[in-house]
Amino acid sequence: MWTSPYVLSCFVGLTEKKLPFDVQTVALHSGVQRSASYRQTSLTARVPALVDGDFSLSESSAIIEYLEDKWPAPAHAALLPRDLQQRARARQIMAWVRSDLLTIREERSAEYVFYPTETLPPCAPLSPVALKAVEKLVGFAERVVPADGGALFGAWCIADTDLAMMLQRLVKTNEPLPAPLRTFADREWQRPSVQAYVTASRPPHRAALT
Ligand SMILES: N[C@@H](CCC(=O)N[C@@H](CS)C(=O)NCC(=O)O)C(=O)O
Repeated sequence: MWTSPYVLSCFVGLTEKKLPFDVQTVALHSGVQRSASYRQTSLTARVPALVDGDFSLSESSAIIEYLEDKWPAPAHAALLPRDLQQRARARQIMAWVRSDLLTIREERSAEYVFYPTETLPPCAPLSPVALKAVEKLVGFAERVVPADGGALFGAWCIADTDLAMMLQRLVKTNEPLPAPLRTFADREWQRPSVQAYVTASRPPHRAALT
């Protein structure tokens, strides 16, 4: 359904590096990811999995690092900042959005980011636990996003896309955000590599089929 934030990250990484690649979709709702053949490709039985010749790799952050190591700047676009400490901060942001904020991910599904909201069942109000997570996200983002809503480290890196994805869960479900964060989330969303994923052809959402 092209709604995975982890696939988004890898798709954007490949696109930014201008690497030729094909996407093979995996019908997660039918459990194909648990088949023996898919497990040959993905040790974790999850998407995304990158196949590069006879090597395959899952875990989106490992895939990003692999792309960055195998096709480095300046011959290819950089996915991570060059400066050591900014690079470490970018990795911190990437790790944090993947490992924390579970209730935001649960209550503001990525499907709301990639399907028109009006085609999906309305969202319930955020639970008290999710509101706490939103407070944590906003507090964190306000400390790393510049006041003008520009890129985290001056020039784009993949952590911009990852953080914008998390903020878009709130934007698309009409949750209020401080202006610089809204500007950041919207600006990052317009990036052509991100739009290539956002505008990919999707099957009708399951909710529209019932
Ligand atoms: N930590 C993994 C998370 C990957 C993940 O959770 N993928 C989901 C789709 S968004 C998946 O494959 N779900 C199917 C399943 O777990 O059976 C990453 O960063 O790649």
